[in-house]
Amino acid sequence: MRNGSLMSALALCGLLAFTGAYAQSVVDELERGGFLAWRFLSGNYEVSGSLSASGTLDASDPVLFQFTDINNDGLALDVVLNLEELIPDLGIQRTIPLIAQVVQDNGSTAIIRWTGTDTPNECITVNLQGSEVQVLITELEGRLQGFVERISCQDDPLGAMPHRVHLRITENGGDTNNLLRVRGYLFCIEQSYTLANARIFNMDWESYAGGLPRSLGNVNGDCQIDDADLLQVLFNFGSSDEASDTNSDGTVDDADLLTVLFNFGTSV
Ligand SMILES: [Ca+2]
Ligand SMILES: [Ca+2]
Ligand SMILES: [Ca+2]
Repeated sequence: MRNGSLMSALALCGLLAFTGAYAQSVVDELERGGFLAWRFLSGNYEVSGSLSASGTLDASDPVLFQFTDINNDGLALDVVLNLEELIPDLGIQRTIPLIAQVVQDNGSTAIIRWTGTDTPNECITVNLQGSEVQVLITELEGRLQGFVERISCQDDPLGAMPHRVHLRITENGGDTNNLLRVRGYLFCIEQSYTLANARIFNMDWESYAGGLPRSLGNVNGDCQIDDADLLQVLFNFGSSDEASDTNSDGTVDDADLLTVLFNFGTSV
């Protein structure tokens, strides 16, 4: 361990110990958590046009989304939706970027809307009621809207988040804001008689997020950035311990220590 840099880092600790403790809105806390654990619980599907079908969809395995700012609007709550992961029943291998928008934010609760469209014009295999069918997908649209509220900091009930969570997001806004729509030509034949529209509606889902990510110095994944994180980084100083490597550069060093110190005292 390099004592000089360690001592200067520790000296900074006193200056910075309180900077992380300021109050934030629930939207900031959602963004800060960096990830969203999401699980599709139930829904109905309906196909119309050249093909008529309808039915119910089973719950999916939990999915972990990482927040990014895809549209560069300063709000890093956008996610990439992988349709196959979301609804394995349909077997659609396609992703849709979902852009987040804050619909309502009163500080302690918020409503976030994610919307995305895609015009792939690609012939892909879709699983329709157990049969694999080639479909030329021309349009995809996804919408999700959720109500965000704080809960006590706890292990992710879905078991997907890399750290503990303190936000729960529940479906909000009904079918208008929670849907998945696919338009395409069956058998990849571009004719009016092969055109079909599919939609997923009556969706129910659950989601957990928030907490404090490792990138902020919460290396033990609990609900605060404190002595325990500092000690873990110091103990692994100079090693490549992934859990203590806040900036994922392959080494636990001054930069990671400073990250812990900068955010020291933050809790959820
Ligand atoms: Ca954005
Ligand atoms: Ca911690
Ligand atoms: Ca590092």
